[in-house]
Amino acid sequence: MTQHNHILNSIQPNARNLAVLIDPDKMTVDAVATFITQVNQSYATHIFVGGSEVSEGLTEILVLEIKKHTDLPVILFPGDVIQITDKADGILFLSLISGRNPDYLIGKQVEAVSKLVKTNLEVIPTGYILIENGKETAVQRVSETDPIPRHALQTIIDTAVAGALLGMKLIYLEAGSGALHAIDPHIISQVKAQINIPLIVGGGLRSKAEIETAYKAGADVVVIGTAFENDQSFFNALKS
Ligand code: 1GP
Repeated sequence: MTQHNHILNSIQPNARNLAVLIDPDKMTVDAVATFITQVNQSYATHIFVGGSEVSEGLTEILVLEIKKHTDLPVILFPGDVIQITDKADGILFLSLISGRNPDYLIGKQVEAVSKLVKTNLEVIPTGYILIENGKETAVQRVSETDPIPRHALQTIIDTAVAGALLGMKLIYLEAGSGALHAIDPHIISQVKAQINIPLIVGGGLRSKAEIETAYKAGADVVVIGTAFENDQSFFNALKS
């Protein structure tokens, strides 16, 4: 298994790293070229591909099409083992450390190994922390785990620190796709103050102001999916 560290090193600390999330379940191959043209004109630094419920084979087709149109690193953000494809550059090797479902803590990861060893993907161990956002999200439903309540700040911090101490290379604070409430800036800044690995923040961010607030609070990477799916003109607000 390859550990290149190219992608990990491409995350510039204290910079505006922007990951555009493409869910293969919500994007057709025909729509990719136009969408990626917009991505290329924005300050996006990374493309994440993945979703909670994606049919087998779809991810690879989409990744191949995306890579025809951009040089940005394409990183798998898989909801399941079947989304692994060696056509991407890297993979967030997620462990859902906010939950207590062994399948999503270690089971799926063990299942993934026979696929990963045959790829050249950069494997990035990522502590994935789901935080309650005001409504049930797909991650919660599929993983059958409870998110950490928003007010349980110390539990959120301790979970992130535990992930870092376990050797994870990234911490991802997730409110869930289409979240009602994005991650509170206070949570971002408190977690950021306690870890010395890059912090990814996503879920429910819909405006330039909300994105800026997340960066200012300490997010090293902000992930946007739904806002671009709903309105591609949003890319105009994020020109490079
Ligand atoms: C979801 O964090 C990502 O996993 C992005 O969320 O779709 O709400 O932007 P949105």
